[in-house]
Amino acid sequence: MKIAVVGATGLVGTEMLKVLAERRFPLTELLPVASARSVGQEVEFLGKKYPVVSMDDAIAARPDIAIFSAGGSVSKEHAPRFAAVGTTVIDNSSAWRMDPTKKLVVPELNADTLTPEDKIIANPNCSTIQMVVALNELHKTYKALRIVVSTYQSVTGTGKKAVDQLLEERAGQPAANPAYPHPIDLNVLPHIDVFEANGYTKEELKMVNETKKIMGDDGIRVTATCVRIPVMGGHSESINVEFAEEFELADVRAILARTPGVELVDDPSTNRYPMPKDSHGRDAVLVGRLRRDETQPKTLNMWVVADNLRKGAATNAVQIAEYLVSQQVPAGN
Ligand code: 11C
Repeated sequence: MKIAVVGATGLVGTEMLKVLAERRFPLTELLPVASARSVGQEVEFLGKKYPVVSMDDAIAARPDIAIFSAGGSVSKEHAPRFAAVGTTVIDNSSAWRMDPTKKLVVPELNADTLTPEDKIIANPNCSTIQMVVALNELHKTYKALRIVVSTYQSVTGTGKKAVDQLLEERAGQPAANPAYPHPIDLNVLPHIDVFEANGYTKEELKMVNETKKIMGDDGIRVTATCVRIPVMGGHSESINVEFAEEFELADVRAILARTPGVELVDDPSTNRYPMPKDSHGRDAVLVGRLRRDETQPKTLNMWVVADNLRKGAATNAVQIAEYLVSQQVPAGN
C-alpha cells in the first residue's frame, strides 16, 4: 500500500503520520507531500526519515491512497490529478464535502456506502464529526428532529499560526503574526471561519449541512453557534437535541455506552464529565452531562468532547483508509 500524505508538515498532517504509525497501517511506501518550500525537508515515520516530495512527484508515483490536509484550494486543484492516475483521495478540507457526487464519510456511520468508484472521499469538519458520532445511534432509536449546538473550539483547529498566537499572548507578548482579529488568550471569539450573508459563519453552516448529508436525513433541523476558546487541543460542544420519540435517560446511557466511537464520561457525583484536556491524543468521542431539557418533552442535553486533530481529522481519515484496505477498494493502478 503506497500512501501519500499531502500537507505532511502541518498540524493535521503531523497527527496523520502519528495515527498511521500507531495503528500500524499496512503501508509499504510513504510519500510525504508539502509546499514547495518544504520539499527536501524530512519527516520521521516509525523511526525512519522520509524526504518531503513535491505534488508532481507524488502523483507520478501513483500512490494507492492520498490523504489530503492542505486546505481547500490545494485539494480542488490536485485531488482530481491524483484521482486521474487511479489514486483514491481522502480529503480533509471543505472542498468536496457538499459536492453531491462525493461521499462525506464518518466510518462509524456510513463507510459502507463507499465503492471503488469513489475516487475522492470527503472527510467532514471536526466539529461535525464528533457531533454525529455522539448522536447517530440515538437518532436511529428516537429520531432527532432538531439540534441546537454551541461549540467551544480549540485553537489547534485553526492551525499552527493560532497555536503560536495563544502561546505568545500567554507569554505576555502581542502575537507577531496573529491568526485571529482579536486576542485569544483570556478571551472568547464567537467567530470561526468567515461570516456569510445570513449572519452565520461558514463553520456554523458546515455543522448544519454536513450533519444532514452524513446522517442521510435532510429533515433534521440544525442550528449552530461556533466559538473559539483559548484551549490547546480538544473541541467541546453543548448539544440540545429534540427527538420524535420519548426516551428514558437510562436507555440513552445504555445506547451511548454501546455506540461505536463513543466513551461515556458521566458521573457528576464524582465530578466526572468530558473535558478537552482528557481528550488529548485519544480517538474516542467523550459524552457526558446527560440530562433532560426540562423545558420541553423528548429533548436531551449533552456535552460532547473530542480531540479535533484525531477523531476530528487524522483518525477519521485513517479509519476511512483502513476501511478501503479492508474492502480492497483502492483500485491502485
Ligand atoms: C476549526 N473546524 O476548528 C475548524 C477546522 O473545514 O476542515 C477545520 C476546518 C475544516 O477551526
